[in-house]
Amino acid sequence: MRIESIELREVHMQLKSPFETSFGIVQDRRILLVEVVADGVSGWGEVTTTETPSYNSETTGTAWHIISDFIAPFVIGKRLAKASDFPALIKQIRGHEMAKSGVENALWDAEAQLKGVPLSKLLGGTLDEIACGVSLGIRENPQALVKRVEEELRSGYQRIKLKIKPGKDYEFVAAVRKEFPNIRLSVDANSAYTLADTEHLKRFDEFNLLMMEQPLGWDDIYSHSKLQKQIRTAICLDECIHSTRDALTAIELEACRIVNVKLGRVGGHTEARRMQEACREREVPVWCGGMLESGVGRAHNIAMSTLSGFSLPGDVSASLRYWNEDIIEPSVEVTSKGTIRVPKTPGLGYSVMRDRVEKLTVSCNQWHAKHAAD
Ligand code: OSB
Ligand code: MG
Repeated sequence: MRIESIELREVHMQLKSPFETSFGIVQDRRILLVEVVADGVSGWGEVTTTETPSYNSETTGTAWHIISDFIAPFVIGKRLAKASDFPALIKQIRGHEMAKSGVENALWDAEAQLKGVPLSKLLGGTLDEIACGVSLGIRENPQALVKRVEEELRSGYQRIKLKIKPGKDYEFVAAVRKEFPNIRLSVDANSAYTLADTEHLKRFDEFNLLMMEQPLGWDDIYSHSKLQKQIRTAICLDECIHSTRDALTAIELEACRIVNVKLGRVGGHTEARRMQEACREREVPVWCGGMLESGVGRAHNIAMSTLSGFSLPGDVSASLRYWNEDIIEPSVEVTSKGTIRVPKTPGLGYSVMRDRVEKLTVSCNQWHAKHAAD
């Protein structure tokens, strides 16, 4: 595959309603889309950064800088046997996994189309249908949260995850658990607590949660290993895990019993695939996390979730939960059993609505390879 052109664009999309986590509230999304043309075929990727450096250290702005000033100028015109060779090509660039992932994943889409296979199959996925859960933002009061949970369960979702933060945690989870004693329920703190909160976090054991996601420091595997020894609830790490090596460190230290895999956070499909395999070999369940993606990122998440290590429902849900109108056709839909049927057409299996993307674009950068034989 020769990388003939790269187009990077920033699109602005408004979520149907504000999404609150322990680190802030977002409604106006700034999303970067990457379109790569390789051997005449166009592939799409999404950069899953947040707008502020409060989930991890990247932002939509830093990803724009890293792709525009380092990744795109370096890889334009280069030849690759396959998309999985991309990480080695750019190994001189440290960190910035989300920026890298946007470009690498576009190449995976292109490669799948060139080979005439669905991306899920190129990755080695086996499922025809993936299990879906939802992530619910922090609400005003427990009653409002219970009402939301009820609606999502009625739609068929197989697992409910509640965002929590100090002061909006125990009572909220208690109200949901009381109303729905048997559902698969988890919580996500996005690094809002410290080891000094251990006694408080122990109280969540009574709720029989599937997991507690990232309670402690975003870069602190060690403290999670201390906490996991003191609570019964399984810890799942999200923010801490950027690579298979991080996942193995966490497993070895018994810092978690479950791993959240996000394509952007781990740097793309190549590393995500390696990570789910390493976890599967050690019988550590993984699931696909979400970053409030547009349809492009969502389609990549669906393809990744077909790999056999993904044994728990992911945060991959219907387009309509986020957007009045998505940028892909058809939009992502969830069955009444809380599953998504995996597309069977080559590449991502959804087509990007170019007119709509154009309307949402606020800035655009392009790179073109110089000569056919570069
Ligand atoms: O921690 O999983 C997270 C959204 C933004 C940043 C971090 C997280 C989330 C979510 C949303 O939980 C998941 C989704 O896309 O629905
Ligand atoms: Mg999380």
